[in-house]
Amino acid sequence: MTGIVREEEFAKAAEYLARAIRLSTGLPTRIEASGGRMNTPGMITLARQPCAAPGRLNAEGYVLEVKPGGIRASANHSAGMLHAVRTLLQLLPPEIFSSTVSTRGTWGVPCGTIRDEPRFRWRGFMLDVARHFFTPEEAGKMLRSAAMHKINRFHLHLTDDQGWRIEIKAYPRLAKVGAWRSGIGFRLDPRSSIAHRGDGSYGGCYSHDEIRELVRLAAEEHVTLIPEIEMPGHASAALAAYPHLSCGGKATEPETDSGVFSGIFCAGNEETFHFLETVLAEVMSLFPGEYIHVGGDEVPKRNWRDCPKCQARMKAENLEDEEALQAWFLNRIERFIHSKGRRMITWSEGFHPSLSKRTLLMDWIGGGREAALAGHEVIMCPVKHAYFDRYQSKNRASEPRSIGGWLPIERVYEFEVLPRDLPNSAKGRILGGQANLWTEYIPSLAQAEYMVFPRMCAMAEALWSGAEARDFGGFERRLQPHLARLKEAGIKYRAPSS
Ligand code: TNX
Repeated sequence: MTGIVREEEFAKAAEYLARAIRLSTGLPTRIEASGGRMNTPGMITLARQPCAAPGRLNAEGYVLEVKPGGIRASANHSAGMLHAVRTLLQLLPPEIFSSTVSTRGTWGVPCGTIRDEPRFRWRGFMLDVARHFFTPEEAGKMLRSAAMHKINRFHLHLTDDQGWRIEIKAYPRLAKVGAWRSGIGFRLDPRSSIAHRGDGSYGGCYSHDEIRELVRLAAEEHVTLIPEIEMPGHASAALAAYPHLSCGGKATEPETDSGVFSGIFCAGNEETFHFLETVLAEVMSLFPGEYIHVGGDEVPKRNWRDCPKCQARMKAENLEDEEALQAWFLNRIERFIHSKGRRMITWSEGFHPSLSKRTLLMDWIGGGREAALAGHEVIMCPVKHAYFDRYQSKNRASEPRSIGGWLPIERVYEFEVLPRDLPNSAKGRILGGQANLWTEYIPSLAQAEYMVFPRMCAMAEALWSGAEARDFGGFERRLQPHLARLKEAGIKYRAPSS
């Protein structure tokens, strides 16, 4: 293995591969432009798949051929080429994933040909950075670990009742007040996290530069970032910073425990919409991706019922009840987001038939089938298969305290993304699925990695391969050597046992 020959469009994939090789093997790895020579003995060649090739691959597909004379990867898009590179790394000894030079002498790859492409184009992972704060470096490490498993969407849950985590220049109190709660909360030991200030308050917030760095990292990994700004509910941290945006306008503080809280934006106050549109515009100026998630889940309507401004709004807009007011609210936000050329995503409860067909549904407690039938695109993340905050063992005493439930790796692996009995005509609107990590009881990256790995490996396969290609026994066997890769990558996974 002396070097990489690549066509121009695969410069990024070549750089990615060379960096991994240099870092762990210490071998100087040169990159050459192809100049038309695409079969150089002893080299790793990254080539375009001939356009006329039979059985053209999708944009994320690739062919990897390993022969005694050399290695050749072909794809018709840089996303596919990066997957080829990731697979090649997986075929090398596990030390290739280390970020320090290994003492290993030889670096062999078994011969063979792999032709591969994903079944679903949305293979996501959500990290809740609101309940507990993860530094930009920690979030970046999680993104890279997910991308290693060919996860291509990274959803950042940036705001919630317990904290606001993105600097908004137009509203500085979000970072100053909304990002900090009185203590770690959730009845956790303060020593379980490092995100404290001298006065014992807990929190943190990403600056614009830190977000830009995450955006750069995501681009390098060919991963789309999805920012989520929660509305109209899960807004207690925002309202602590700007109380006049709540019904009643009373001063409050970010929450310090789990639950569904009454802190929701006032739907009768025009300033709410000025605020949210300004925030969203700033978020869109930082995140280049197509999708903007606005939450929409778990909105207790009591405050709206008691609020003269919300009631006046309902009357003026001829809205029958508070549910209709929520639909009106999200319709208005949707128009703003779509006018900027982006697409809105909501959770199950935020979904309403009056929303535009450009809006996507993220199904955690239902609605995916109906939305797909009605013409919306859908991402599936049912609690039963995709909630990585659940216990991994029935023997809770042996596990770190979790939110509850039980999600063994087998159940993640069995995840069948397509809702049952969905007519063929609507299947294409199910874009894929994702795993969600809510972090109420997860105050550190080490614990987050423990909850995510190796369940993420099972999720990655469930989203990539068709049901007929999956077999849990085979997965378990392949997982053993894969754990060595996780270890080399410095990921603190949970050793599968009971
Ligand atoms: C429900 S999933 C929530 C979150 C919680 C999670 C805990 C969703 C849209 N909302 O606010 O953190 O359950 O599992």
